[in-house]
Amino acid sequence: NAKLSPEQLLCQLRDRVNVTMIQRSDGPFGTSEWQQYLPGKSLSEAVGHLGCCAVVSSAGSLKSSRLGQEIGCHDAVLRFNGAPVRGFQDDVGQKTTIRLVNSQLVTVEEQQFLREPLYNTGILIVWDPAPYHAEIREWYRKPDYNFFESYKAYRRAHPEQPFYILNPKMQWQLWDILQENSLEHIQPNPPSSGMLGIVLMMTLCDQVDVYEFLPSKRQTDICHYYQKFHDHACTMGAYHPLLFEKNLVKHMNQGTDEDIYTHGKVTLPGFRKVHC
Ligand code: NCC
Repeated sequence: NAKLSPEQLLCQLRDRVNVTMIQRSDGPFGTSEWQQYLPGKSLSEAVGHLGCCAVVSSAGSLKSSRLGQEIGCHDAVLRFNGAPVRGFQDDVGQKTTIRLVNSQLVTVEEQQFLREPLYNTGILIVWDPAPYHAEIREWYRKPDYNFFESYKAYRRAHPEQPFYILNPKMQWQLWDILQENSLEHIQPNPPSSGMLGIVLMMTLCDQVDVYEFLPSKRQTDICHYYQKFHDHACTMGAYHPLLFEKNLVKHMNQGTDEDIYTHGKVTLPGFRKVHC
């Protein structure tokens, strides 16, 4: 078994996964048109120094969890895609500091994305599956979903809301580490929004509590806490290497197995707190 110790793994993630947002200096984004759209402030300037953060997966097992109050005590809360807060506060809390959305949502569900007030709270970040270790220019020419026009439309409608594009390089830097630490061959598809968000928060926060990424005793085939739809692939993965992501996160957990069982909760250190 080639697995690294939890400490070595944290160091690998810290040193090899470069979490950045697309900037003016990134090749095709250097035009005067893009200047008007990309946020002026960096993400770390926009969020400031964060102590304790919560990452809230969209899993069905959050339903009836009553974790809302505990989640709400964190300095910052990250949510994914269309995961709502209204009507679910008791289970998922009410604060949204950052919302990470995939490019499919921004294009295929464009009208909802542009209209739903859900997206108007907090900082938005969009990511798109890029070809394996592609250069920015190559990805820009052929994104998985061409979300650039809806990104611009959203920015025109909400110029004051920070909205970033995740630099796609990090997804494959992270995937390489997933593959190196798994005994099986993993399909070369990018990690899920959940896994990308966990690593993102580890760069911004001193501590990251992740809820229902590793399922608790409430584990269910119901995909999302906010929908009735059943699919086993939501928790274990089909396109995304979810099972491998979850094994990796379990390996790095600094909390207890009891916390996973009762709260679906994993505690990870921020990279600032990792000494290599
Ligand atoms: O379902 P999704 O993910 O939005 O969930 C966000 C993250 O929560 C974790 N999760 C979710 C459900 C579950 N039962 N267990 C979990 O652990 C995962 O880490 C997941 O990433 C995505 O990753 O972006 C994804 O997006 C959806 C969909 O595009 C969006 O919800 C927008 O409608 C994808 N579903 C489909 O394409 C049908 C999903 O595969 C991945």
